[in-house]
Amino acid sequence: MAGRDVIIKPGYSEELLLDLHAKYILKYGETEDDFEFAVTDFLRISGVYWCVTAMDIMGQLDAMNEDVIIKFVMDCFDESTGGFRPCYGHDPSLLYTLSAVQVLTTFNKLDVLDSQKVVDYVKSLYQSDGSFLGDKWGEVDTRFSFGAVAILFLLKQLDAIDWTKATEFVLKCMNFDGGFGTRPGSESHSGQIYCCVGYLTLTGNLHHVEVDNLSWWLAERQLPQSGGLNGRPEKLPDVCYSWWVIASLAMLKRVNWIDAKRLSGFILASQDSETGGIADRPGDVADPFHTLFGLAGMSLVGADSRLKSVNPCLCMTEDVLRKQGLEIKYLPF
Ligand code: GRG
Repeated sequence: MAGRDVIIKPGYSEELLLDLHAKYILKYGETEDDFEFAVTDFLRISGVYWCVTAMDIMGQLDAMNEDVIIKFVMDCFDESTGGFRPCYGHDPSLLYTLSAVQVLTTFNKLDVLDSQKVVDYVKSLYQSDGSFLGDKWGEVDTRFSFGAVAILFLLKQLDAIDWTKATEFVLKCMNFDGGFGTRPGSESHSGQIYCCVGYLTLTGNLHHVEVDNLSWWLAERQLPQSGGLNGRPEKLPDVCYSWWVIASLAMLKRVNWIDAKRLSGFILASQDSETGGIADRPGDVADPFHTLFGLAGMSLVGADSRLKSVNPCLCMTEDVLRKQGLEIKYLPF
């Protein structure tokens, strides 16, 4: 450890181990008795999205058992609310619903869904101050503003909500440093910035951000020794910020404000060269979440031509969005 950074030991694989990562993802779903699998059931449907999208980015979607996946996703649908649960026995939420819609979109299976019920679910979580709840328990967070707009965009139902107040709410979460937090007055965090920049992109409101101020804050997330990115000042680097930060910079057309070579070195050093998969940082245990966001970050910075292009707003391949006729309009800046 060096200050709030990590030291990368020499000897890591300088190649992206795609075959190994595909095997890791395929095996992940088969090891239901593992402790790790058992204690993450509250995330299961998002885990399916991470795995499916990671495989799609690697050009390996065909290796997945589509029927089993679609059945699992649809078993998570809660008829009474129109939302999706993470797995049987848990409550539905907006973010699990987004994951479900993303997986169904990727497999071109949205037709199995009663999409009006999903639209009504999203609308039921909208609050009079323009914020969105994540579920019936009442938490408010800009992640849910993003989730709401992303679901309706994928369902081609953006008109179901008047976004004026919702946009005002997101803009109230903008801070003096150009970043965004969970709620008005909350500290800027790269994950929330991704959500707010994504929300503003999808609703055609990205012109409200202070592009250079925000991009400067995002570029400062790259740490001097490891080349990895952190989520906010004084924090350790983590591979997942290779997505939240770079995707935000991509929507702001400023990816070249970070050193892509040093970032890809950090991601490569976080690979597990025995089991496959990517961890949060070098030497830690790999998991599907960091595997997806490591691969997606590598794709965004153009570090490996074998990876498919990823859409910076939705973290799905451009191939999928093109096939669905889903087009996102970015500002030229
Ligand atoms: C479609 C890609 C996609 C996402 C859906 C769920 C969601 C929308 C976005 C999540 C954005 C977010 C808040 C990401 C951050 C995740 C993370 C690693 C949080 C950890 O926070 P801390 O405070 O970590 O524990 P730090 O790194 O600040 O110490």
